[in-house]
Amino acid sequence: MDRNRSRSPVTSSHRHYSPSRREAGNWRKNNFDGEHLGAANHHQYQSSAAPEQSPRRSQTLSTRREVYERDFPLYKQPVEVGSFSLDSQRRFFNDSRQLRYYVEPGRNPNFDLRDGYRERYVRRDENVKEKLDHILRWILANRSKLKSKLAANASCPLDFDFVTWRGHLTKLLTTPYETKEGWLLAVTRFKGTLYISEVETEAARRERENRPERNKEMMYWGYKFEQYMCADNADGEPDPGGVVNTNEAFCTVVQTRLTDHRLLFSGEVDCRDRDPDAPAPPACYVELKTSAEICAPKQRSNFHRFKLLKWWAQSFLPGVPKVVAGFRDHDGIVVSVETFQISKISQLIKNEHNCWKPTVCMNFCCDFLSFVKREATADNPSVVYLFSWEPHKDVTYSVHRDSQYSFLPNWYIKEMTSSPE
Ligand code: 0WD
Ligand code: CA
Repeated sequence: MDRNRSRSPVTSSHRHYSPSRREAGNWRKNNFDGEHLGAANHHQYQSSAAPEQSPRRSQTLSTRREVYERDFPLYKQPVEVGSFSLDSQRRFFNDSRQLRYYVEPGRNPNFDLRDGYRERYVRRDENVKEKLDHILRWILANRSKLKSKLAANASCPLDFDFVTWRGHLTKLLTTPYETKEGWLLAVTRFKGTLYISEVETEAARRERENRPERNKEMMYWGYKFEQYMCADNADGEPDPGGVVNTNEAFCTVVQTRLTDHRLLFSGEVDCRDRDPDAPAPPACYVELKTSAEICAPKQRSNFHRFKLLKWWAQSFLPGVPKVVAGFRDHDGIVVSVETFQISKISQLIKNEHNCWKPTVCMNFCCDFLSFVKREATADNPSVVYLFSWEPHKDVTYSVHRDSQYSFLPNWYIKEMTSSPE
């Protein structure tokens, strides 16, 4: 049965959640350089319900930027609670065997990102949908150290409101500024915790299946850059002659809090500082990126408006402090390498007219999570609330029971239902 109760707008009014005001000790203070703090909270609340009724809440959520221009919400410094690795065959290991070490490049890198594309490239099978499986495996393997403080309470075994991939949260952060790609997020409430797992949209699937050859090759360039910049050991050297295998991954698992939302999420980390005295994870991690070299003012503006938004959102979430970018020419030759401190990005974009704002990203994410908490009430592993968004529209959702969207595997449900260890 796939009961699809569509929740399209039932009223033109929206109740916009307002998170608690910024609290003392907000991690953000140390991670932004002088971003404007003075904006007033914009609470919008209009009720279309009859006066004698309790105010009706909208079953949609606005993504308009203006709605989210208020004080930066509390975002606690993310703490690494563990990590895991996926090997060349995508097998899970509850350790950091795939962690690589950042090697500072020379003055004139001249890396050829096209090298090895035909002969030394093993690509992950994108038709295999892993959903949250690796994170769930990690949770089971680390259950004792995650044990809920709410006693040995079988009805609430995890101390988190949300479990998801970092990449899904990145999509939420950038939503108020996204004009091209929509998303679908499946949500299941199970023993009090909300699990969020992305569903590929039809448009994304079509795009993936019709990817032009040039784009396929350019996707390889990012991974090839990692190979030029990373060593397998702290005192090793990169091996540009090796195979690039995108099955391999090292993932950090962090916990943090966004206002009253306790989050547990995992994200893939490219490498770490090789200095043994470097700060503890996630502060020692480095994100690697490639981007087209900037030759004209218009290109610089686009880089600030679009690329830096995505780079900032992705690394800010897990507390990765820097991005090392390789700028490449049309032929895939890296012509320069530049480091961006995540905490300085909001300053860098200041002069860009009508640019994105970190506070809008974080407030939207926070309000979306409140919306999910409020609407996804059935605590049942076979029920999925499918949240859906298309650019220039509001977020809506539909409810599905025992459908193609169910994503919590039986081995996880069984293990979490059995008496606490
Ligand atoms: O099947 C999917 N569509 C997804 C797969 C969606 C989200 C995640 N994943 C998998 C990834 O394969 C990876 O193992 O989850 C893990 C990483 O999750 P994340 O860190 O939450 O994902 P995200 O922040 O979007 O991407 C981080 C990195 C990427 O680095 P860049 O610099 O390109 O942003 O993970 C890699 C990639 O290196 N990555 C992928 N690698 C292979 N296939 C994919 C993918 N579909 N997505 C991300
Ligand atoms: Ca990367």
